[in-house]
Amino acid sequence: MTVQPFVSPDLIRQRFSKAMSDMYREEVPLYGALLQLVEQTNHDVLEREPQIAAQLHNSGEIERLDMERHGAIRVGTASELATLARLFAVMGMQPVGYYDLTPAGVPVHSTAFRAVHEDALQISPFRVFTSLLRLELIEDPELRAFAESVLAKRTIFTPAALQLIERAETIGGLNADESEEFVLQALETFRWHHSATVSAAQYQTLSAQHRLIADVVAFKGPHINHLTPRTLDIDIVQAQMPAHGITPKAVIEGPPRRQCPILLRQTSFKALEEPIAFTDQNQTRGSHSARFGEIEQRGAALTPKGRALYDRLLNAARDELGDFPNEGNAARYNALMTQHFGEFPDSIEGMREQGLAYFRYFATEKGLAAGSLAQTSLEYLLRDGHVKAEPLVYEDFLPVSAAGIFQSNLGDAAQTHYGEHSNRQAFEQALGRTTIDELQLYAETQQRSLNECLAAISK
Ligand code: OOG
Ligand code: NI
Repeated sequence: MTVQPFVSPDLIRQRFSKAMSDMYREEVPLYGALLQLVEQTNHDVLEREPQIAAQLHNSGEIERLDMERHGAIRVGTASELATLARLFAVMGMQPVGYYDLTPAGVPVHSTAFRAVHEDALQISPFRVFTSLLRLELIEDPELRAFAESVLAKRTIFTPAALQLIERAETIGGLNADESEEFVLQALETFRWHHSATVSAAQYQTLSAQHRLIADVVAFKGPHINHLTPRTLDIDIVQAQMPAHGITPKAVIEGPPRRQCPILLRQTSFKALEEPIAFTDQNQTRGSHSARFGEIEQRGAALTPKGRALYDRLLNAARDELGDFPNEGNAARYNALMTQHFGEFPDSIEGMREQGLAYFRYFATEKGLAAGSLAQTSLEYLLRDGHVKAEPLVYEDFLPVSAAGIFQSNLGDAAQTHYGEHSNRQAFEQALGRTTIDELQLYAETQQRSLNECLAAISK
């Protein structure tokens, strides 16, 4: 009997990401339209801006651009979250970052499951923004008990998925047949269900408390609620969406448009009303909206200093606006953002000199030809063109932006104010492990690239 070798978790993730995209495209036709629009825009940008094309070639990002997408799900219990962490681990995805969305009126806290090493990200940068509902924020004890009892009855994983997770943990991986089966079984957790697990009246009660609570509690599983492609120019896509029958939210979340993109800019279009059968109905008479569309543009990962500057400028612009950004104040919000962000250096050199962003370092042809440069300082190597710095791409999310995306898809009912705040410890206890500090990951990647680059030119 021949023993099949293990398939790398990175390849399992790559296949899973593709399978998820195929499923979503079939279920939500607008997602297909969005993918086409993004693809066309990226193609145009690469043709029009050779500098961007060169930069993406240099960093290797060009190869992952078309594969790049993130999704989001919301779960209801600690045990669901903990098992999800184990499921994602089979695909080489770890929980990175902690996002508390309660200050923005959304009763969840979240993490992003993703690959953590630059080589693994290169094979598949697939990420899943994963939120845990904070049932303790439901004030009505009866309703909270009801929600808990409904959640206690469901199992969001197939028996085969659970078996394969256990097998991977016990023997250290999955072979080709098992991996294929794992992808199919894991996908079931994220599928949309046309029937609810509660009656129409119970759904109304949950929804009246918060639409998000109904979305998590009333269904068999944590349906994937969006899948987001990465564009090279979000303003163009935003402007063209209406012509493709898609209505975007009023403002783009994140930093304003810049020469040197930083962090993450995002926009979305509203969730669709979809027919649902409640338990007291034998046909699909009700409806629920959860699934929406989103696009993102990624820029440089910022250091703690850069992030502090970003947060300060964002808060200053929002304070001056005096309200959540909306259709009525969108133009003023954009103007305020541009004005305040004038303070943030908008060049690679400026951001590097002030220590605002993380970089990857590459030996240039000139540097390689010169050789024996190990003793020269980095500043001289950069100045003389022996080494080139490219911003490290931001792989994570932004809490204020995420809250804006949630809000725009949930409607006004979501503008609740919660007294209780951040509870990372409780989240990690539910997760069954700590979350990884994203800043540490960027610092490590930067250091590895610097080491490799210096080794290459010291030969
Ligand atoms: C997640 C919303 C946040 C993002 O990209 O920041 C988000 C959700 O609605 O479950 O998608
Ligand atoms: Ni998203």
